[in-house]
Amino acid sequence: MTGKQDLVESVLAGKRLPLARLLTLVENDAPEGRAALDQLFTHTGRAHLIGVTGSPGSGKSSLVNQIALALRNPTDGKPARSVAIVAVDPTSPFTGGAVLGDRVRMRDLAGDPGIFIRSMASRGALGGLSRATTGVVQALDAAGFDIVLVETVGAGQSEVDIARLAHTTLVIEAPGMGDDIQAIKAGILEIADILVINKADHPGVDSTVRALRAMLELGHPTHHRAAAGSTAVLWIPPVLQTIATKSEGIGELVDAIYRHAAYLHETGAWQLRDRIRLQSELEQLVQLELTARWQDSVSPELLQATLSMIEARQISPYQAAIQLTHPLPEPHSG
Ligand SMILES: Nc1nc2c(ncn2[C@@H]2O[C@H](COP(=O)(O)OP(=O)(O)OP(=O)(O)O)[C@@H](O)[C@H]2O)c(=O)[nH]1
Ligand SMILES: [Mg+2]
Repeated sequence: MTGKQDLVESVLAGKRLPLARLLTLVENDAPEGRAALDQLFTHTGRAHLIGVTGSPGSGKSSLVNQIALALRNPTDGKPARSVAIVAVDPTSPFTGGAVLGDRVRMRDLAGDPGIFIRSMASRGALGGLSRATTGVVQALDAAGFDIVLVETVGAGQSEVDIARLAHTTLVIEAPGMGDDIQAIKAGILEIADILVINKADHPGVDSTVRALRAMLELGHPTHHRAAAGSTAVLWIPPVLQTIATKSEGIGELVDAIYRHAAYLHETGAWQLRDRIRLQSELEQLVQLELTARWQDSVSPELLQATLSMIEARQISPYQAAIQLTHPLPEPHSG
C-alpha cells in the first residue's frame, strides 16, 4: 500500500485536500493519521505558533482574521506569510461568536491559497481535544505554513494548554471590566506575551488599559527594574488597543508579534519553549501509553478482588495501586 506515503508526500507538497484529510484522521486519532504524523514530524519546528485566547466574545475570531489579512498583505516590505488558522472550541462548535467569526473569515480569506482554516470542536474529553490540537498544529507546521494561529476561548485548562502549545500567546479582552479588573485571573496575565484590548471603540478602554498595565507591573516588577538597570533583554508584555471591526491597531499588533518572535530567537527562549512543549507532550503520551498497557495487562478478576479488599478496608487505595502496578516478586526460597 502506498496510500500512506502518498498522503505524507501530498501534505509536504502543500496540497490542501490531502492536508484536510490528514487533519480529520488526526482529529479522530486514527492509526493512519498517527503514522503519517510520525513521518511528518521531522518536517516540523519551523512555524511560528501563536495562541489566541481571552474572554468569550472579546473579538478573538475577528482579530485572528485581521492578523491573517495583514500577514498576507504586508505593507511594510516584509514578505507575505502563509497562515493556518485553527479555531478550537472546547464547548460547542455552534456558539454565535464562532459561527460569526467563521462567516467573516469566509468572506475575507476564502480563495487565498496562502490561508488554511480549520475548526475543531470538542469530542469527548478536553485532554483528547488538546492532544488532537497538538497533532493538527504539527501537521500544519509540516505542511509549511509560516504562521499557525490557534484560537481558543479562555476557559480554564484550555488556555494553559494553549500557552504550552504556542511560541507567542495573545490574550484578547474587551473594555468594560475596568471596575471588575480582579475578575481577570492572574493566570491569564501570566501566560500573555501580548495583551490586546479589542473593541477600543467601546467606553472604558483607557481605564481597562491602565488597570491591566498596573496589574502587569505588579506581576512582573523585575521586568521594569531590570529593564532600567541592565542590558539584559527582557520582554515586557505590551498592552495594545485594537478595533477589529475597523482594522484599527492591527499593524501595531502584527509588529508586536514580529518583535516577540525576534525576542524569542535572540534570547534562546524559542528553543526553550519548544523543548518545554515537547517535554510535556512526551510526558502526556508516556502516561497514556503506560495506562493503556496496564489496562491490557491487569485481569478484571484481580482488579475486582483488589477493589473488594479496599472496600473492606483491608488495604489502602495507595497500597493497592502499588501492588497492581508493581507485580510482587516471586518469594525467595530459603
Ligand atoms: N464594536 C466592536 N465590535 C467588535 C470588535 N471586534 C469584534 N466585534 C464584534 O464582537 C462580536 C464577537 O466577535 P468575535 O470575533 O466572534 O469574538 P470571539 O472572541 O471570537 O467570540 P467567541 O469565539 O464566541 O468567544 C462580533 O459581533 C464582532 O463583530 C471591535 O473591535 N469593536
Ligand atoms: Mg471566536
